[in-house]
Parts: sequence; structure tokens; C-alpha cells
Amino acid sequence: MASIDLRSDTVTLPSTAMREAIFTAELGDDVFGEDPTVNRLEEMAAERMGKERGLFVASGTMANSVCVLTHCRRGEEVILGDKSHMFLNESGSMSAVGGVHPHTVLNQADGTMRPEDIEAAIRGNKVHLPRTRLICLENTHNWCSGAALSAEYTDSVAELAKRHGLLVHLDGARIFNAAIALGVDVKELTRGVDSVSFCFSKGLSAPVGSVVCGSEDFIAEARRTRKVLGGGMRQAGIIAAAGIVALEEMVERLAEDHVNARRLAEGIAQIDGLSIDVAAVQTNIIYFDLVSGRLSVEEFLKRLEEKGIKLLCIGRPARFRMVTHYGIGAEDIDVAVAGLREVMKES
Ligand code: TLP
Repeated sequence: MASIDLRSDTVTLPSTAMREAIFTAELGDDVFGEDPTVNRLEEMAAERMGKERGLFVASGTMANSVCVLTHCRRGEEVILGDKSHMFLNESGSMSAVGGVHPHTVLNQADGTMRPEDIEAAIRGNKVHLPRTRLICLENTHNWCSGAALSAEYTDSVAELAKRHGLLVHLDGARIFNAAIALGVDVKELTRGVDSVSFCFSKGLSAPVGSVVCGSEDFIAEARRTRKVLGGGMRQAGIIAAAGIVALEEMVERLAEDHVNARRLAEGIAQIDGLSIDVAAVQTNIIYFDLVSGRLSVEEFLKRLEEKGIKLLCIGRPARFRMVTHYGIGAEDIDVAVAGLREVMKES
């Protein structure tokens, strides 16, 4: 039985074109700056993001860590959403590795933080207080239904930051999903921020890698931070090659994932015992709740797994996430919805 794996878009496998590009990639030592494939990918990424330079790193978590540790010194503070991936899902890396202090602000359901809440979280210049240095945004916002943050919102936070002498980092792991959903050029979503990171290994389907983009000076420092974290990868062109194909061939197709996510959400909305906010689905991530008391979380997951359907349980009492991606077609959505319906009917 084929598996319909909706746990994450990180499960995507490289396309044939990526495997061919990996096979034929021109390589060199990237720590010496001599890997032509990495250099090309960094240039392409920076151009797409509207920034001066790019830096290839191993993962989205490393990208965010490199940015925070480059922007901030020990004891300084970062303002970020209480549902942000950087706060919840990166093993506390900014404090564990960088001695940087996270200060959370409530994330609204649409992934934003209210400007007045951000402003209230900025510290005064007192000897007792950590110094606020950086504000972090996330677009799309993973735990807020994959919501896309608008260019206007991002600009307004950048303007607020500037007014207070602060920097802005954008965790744009899925920034292309946001650009496609909003129908804007990705540069509009990044123009105000000091650094942006995005992932090749999520919806863009490459096997490994993320990139950090920013000014020439920032990236020069970030390169040192990457080395500190053990992220100098030598002949990294072997994986960067797939990132080039990702940028060239995989961005526009993200629209299909959004259509499929919407179709999945609409299907789930018709099933008794499941509850979903269909209107919240803007990109490729959907959340729903099991509200029927007839089935435990474990039983629900087990019965779906028996039908080849995989998803993540991400919250109590019974909240689930499904993510559409390159490995999921419209027919898989119909099979998944039918599977969910059967499991609920049998319970
Ligand atoms: N997200 C993963 C899990 O860690 C939850 C997923 O399946 O969605 N920023 C955002 C917004 C992310 O969603 C993720 C990964 C990362 C950063 C980290 O990327 P990696 O996994 O490459 O370190």
C-alpha cells in the first residue's frame, strides 16, 4: 500500500532533475569560497531575496541560529512570537548556543504580533535589563495555520524596529509559499528586514539546505558564525546543486500544494467528529481537531496509518497537522479524505 505522508513538506524527495544536478555538480572547497555550485546558489538566492549576499547553511535551524548569533551578543534580547518555530522548536538554540535571551510576544492567529505588543516588549536602557537587539518574524507562520504575513505588515515591523534602533530577522523557511499565496514578488516580503533565511528542503523538495541572505557586511560576519557552529561544509555543491534546481523549477508549483491543502481542509470540514477552520488555510499547512470522544489520539493515528495515511499530532487534547507537498497529488487528497471519513465512521 502506498503511503500518503502528510506529516511535513520536509519528507519530500528530490526530483530527477535534482538527482542529475547532484551527480554532475562542479565542486570545490566552500570554506575557501571555491565551490562554484555553492557560489552560484548563494548569488541566485540573494538576488531572489533582494539582498546583497547569501550564505548556504545545513538547515533552517542553523540558518536562524547563524542570524541570531551574528546580530546579537551574549545577554542581548530577541523579541519573537510565542508560537514561533525559533522559540518552540529549535531546542532553545539561541540561549543554548548564543547566550541570547528570548522575549516572547503573543502571536495572533494570523501569525502576526501586534505592533503595540512588540513596542511594549522593547526594554529601556537600564543596567538591570537585557538589551533588546532583534525582532524575529516568521513567514509563512508554521504554527499559525501556515499564515502568510503581508508585505505591509512586514514593512510596518521593520519601520518600528528602525525607530527603536533594532534589527529584524525573518525566518522565511517557507517564504515562497507566502509570496505565491499573496501573489507578490518575494522581495516585497523581505525588503525591510536585515536578514532572511529560507529552506530548500521543505516545499521546494531539495534534500538538504537553507540559505541566509543579507548585506555584504552581515554575510561576512555570518560566515564566521557558521564556522563557529561547525557549518563549513567543504564540497557542499553536492547538495547546493539541488537547491539551484529548487529555485529554478519548484517555486511556481507551490500553488498546487495550496490548492491541495484547501481541498483537504474542505474535505475534513465535511467529516463528523473533526473540526477545522477552512478559512485559515492560505498555504500548504492545515490544522484540525479530533472532537469526537469516541476515538483516542493513538487509535486515530493507528487506524489512519493502517490505511497508509501519515500525519502529526501536535497538540492537546487532539490537534493534528497535515502539510501538502510535491509528493502529494490531488488523488492522494481524495484518498486521505476518504480514509479519514472511514476511520471516523468506523469509530
Ligand atoms: N519545521 C519542521 C519541524 O521542525 C516542525 C516542520 O515539519 O514544519 N523555521 C520554520 C518556520 C520551520 O517550520 C522549520 C522546520 C525550521 C525553521 C527549521 O528547519 P530545519 O528542520 O531545516 O532545521
